[in-house]
Amino acid sequence: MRQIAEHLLKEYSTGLDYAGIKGKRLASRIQEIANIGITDNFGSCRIGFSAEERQAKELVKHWMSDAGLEVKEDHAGNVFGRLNGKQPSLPVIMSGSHLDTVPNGGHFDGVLGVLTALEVVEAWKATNVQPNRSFEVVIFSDEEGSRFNTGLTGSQAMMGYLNTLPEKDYEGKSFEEVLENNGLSGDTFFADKRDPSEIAIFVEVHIEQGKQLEKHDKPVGIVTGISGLFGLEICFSGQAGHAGNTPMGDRQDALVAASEFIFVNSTLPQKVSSSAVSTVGQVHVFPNGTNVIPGEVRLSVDIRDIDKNSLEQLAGLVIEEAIRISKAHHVKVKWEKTLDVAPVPVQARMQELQAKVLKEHNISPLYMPSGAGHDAMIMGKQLPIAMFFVRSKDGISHNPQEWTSLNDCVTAAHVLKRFVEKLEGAL
Ligand code: HGY
Ligand code: MN
Ligand code: MN
Repeated sequence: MRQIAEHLLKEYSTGLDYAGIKGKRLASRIQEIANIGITDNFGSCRIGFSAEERQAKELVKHWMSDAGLEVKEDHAGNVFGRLNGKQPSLPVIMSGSHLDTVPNGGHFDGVLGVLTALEVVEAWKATNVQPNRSFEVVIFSDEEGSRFNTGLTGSQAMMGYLNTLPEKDYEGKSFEEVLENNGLSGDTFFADKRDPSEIAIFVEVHIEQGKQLEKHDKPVGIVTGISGLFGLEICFSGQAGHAGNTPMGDRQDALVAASEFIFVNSTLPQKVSSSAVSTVGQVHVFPNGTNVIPGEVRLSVDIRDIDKNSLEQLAGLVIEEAIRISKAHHVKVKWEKTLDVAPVPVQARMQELQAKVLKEHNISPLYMPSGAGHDAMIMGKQLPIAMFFVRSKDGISHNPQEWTSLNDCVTAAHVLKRFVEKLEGAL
């Protein structure tokens, strides 16, 4: 087992243990969650709706109830730990993130958001504070979407933006089967829509997964908005054939067409804006034989930008180029939208309050958009949101090398706690 807690604590400044927040508890919890679904090269693998994600949720539920929270789970597998405030009828302040990971991810993505929100509750418990408004720690299901190549599944189901999921998952298992193995059911999965009027704000602490905070030597920063995300699955289909007996001029090779598309796709974002990105992350070749001309290629395209118009423009360009290239290679092309989430801004007044709290902790505010998608972008469609980024070592993420120091994790917990405490006057 990689000694994550030991490594975290080695560099920890224990002076950051104050106001009920404890670095040792945070470090040991990061370790305990990392132990679930650890991979051969010490990464994390807790695919959405897997036994590992379920095990991690059950572990955090245990911590939640030990901390005196009322623990509930909805039919989409979202977990809520509620601390009733002095005025429990007021809309709740919600904070959290996800525990699922990409296939060989790191130990902080999502986990830090859940554990810092729980750390706030632990701190209030240790200092006998009962907040005015109720506070809910939330774990959203399947944020990464590695199971069905979608993403933000739990938060979309909770907010009523999702009514179906792809029939089959990446292993060919049906949606129903996947859920049943996870104690859930397709019939009720979309049933629990949360009334947005019950929620005052959603606050998410998340690792930056980039290099800005490190470059400016800051532990925590303010997210100004979250990029929109447009997902496509594109399928090029030609003619499978004998690799030896088919002259080069007589082929409809789906992989050659797909290869040209993959390269062209990488040149398109700069045509629309400096913040646009487009990534082919997954390629399936059929029949995938060494002596067979590929008959079909299915690939994923992940398109993002902070600006809605250029996101739409780029998506259009990607499809146009796929059509052009398919014609040039005498193959057919079809595509399917897998995700379509608009960019979401963070309200200026929330950013001002976030800045005030950072200054209180002697951190001069650094503002930045998020290129990565987060559950906060789903919540932000109808509710006020706020998001804090926490420094990532070398900007690495979605990778076993993902790392955030315990000092930065604990500073983020302090900042979140003070922000939530100050929210009373700002909501
Ligand atoms: O893909 C993303 O942006 C996030 O990590 N789910
Ligand atoms: Mn994440
Ligand atoms: Mn992620």
